[in-house]
Amino acid sequence: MPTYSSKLTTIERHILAEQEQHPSASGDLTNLLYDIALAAKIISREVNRAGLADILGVAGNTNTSGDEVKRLDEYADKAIFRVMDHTGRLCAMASEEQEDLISIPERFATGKYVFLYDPLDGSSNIDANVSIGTIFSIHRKITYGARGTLEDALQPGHRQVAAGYVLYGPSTVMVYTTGHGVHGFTLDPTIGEFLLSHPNMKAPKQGAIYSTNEQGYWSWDPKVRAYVDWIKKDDKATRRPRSSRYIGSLVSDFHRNLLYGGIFFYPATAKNPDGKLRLLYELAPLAMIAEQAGGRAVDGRGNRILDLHPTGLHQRAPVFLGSEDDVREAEVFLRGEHPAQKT
Ligand code: P6P
Repeated sequence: MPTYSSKLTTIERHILAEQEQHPSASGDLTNLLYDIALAAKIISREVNRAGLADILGVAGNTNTSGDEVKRLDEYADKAIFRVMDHTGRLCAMASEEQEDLISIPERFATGKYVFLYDPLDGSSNIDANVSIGTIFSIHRKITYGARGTLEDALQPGHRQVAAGYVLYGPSTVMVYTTGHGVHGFTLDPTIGEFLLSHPNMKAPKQGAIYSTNEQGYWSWDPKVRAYVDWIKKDDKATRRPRSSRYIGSLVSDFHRNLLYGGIFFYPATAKNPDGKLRLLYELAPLAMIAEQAGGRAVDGRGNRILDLHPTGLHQRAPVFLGSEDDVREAEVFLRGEHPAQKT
């Protein structure tokens, strides 16, 4: 009888196996993660067809690709809502695309989880066929009553029950954590299954990549400038060589750094005094992933991202996240304590 070495694990089987480690689990979170995988397949199909929309013609789409991008954002937002709104697993949702908290329609039962998401981050890159992503964060309901409230959504990241992202690139990859490690799955579109491709992902302790938009350089805090000036100097006697890699699509930059090692940062700038990226549905989920993979995520103001208590659904925060040694190295500069800052 031949022995097969590679275990073929679908995301459904993996999530179920995780649930089995928690006998008291009701299965709601398991099913919620299935729902996300379904929404990811639906969005992946549409994103992969996007470039053909103008050629093939899409009902109602006769404008420039700018509208095509907006259409995709709205499509992804609606796809997630339609997969999630009637399952009875959620008490409320919040989306980057919607100003206010999204209630579960009265005709549907509600559940004990809050689902926060950026349906299609980086979508302005779609015209250039650059990878883009969905980011999600799941909290447990903390208020009484069936329907979720803003208080249920505005929880610090360390209370997340699960978090993850989907990267629509050369292949579609879904990465998630429920607090027991980080696991990545690659979609085989021919069978419509996410197959385990990155079990128990660990961020390299340090990397050779730094990712930031250096256009903001002159409006950064001088301590951030000192950090970048220092890592850019080619002096192998005193520092590790670094390369700049910046796609401008958060999930792409984050995923590459998670695999290869490195640091992503979006500091406060004159244009974005609190940074550009959103705390609730971008930074908190990626910070949970980073920490679960052995990395680190801070706001550059002395706080872990996961300890920040949000006061608004679309609140922004500065961020330094990725390999632990790289983030800690940046923090030394942000505290003004590096010898290079003494001259
Ligand atoms: P900038 C995309 O618009 C996005 O929200 C993230 O995906 C990305 O990391 C960031 O903005 C890029 O911002 O200012 O460099 O264009």
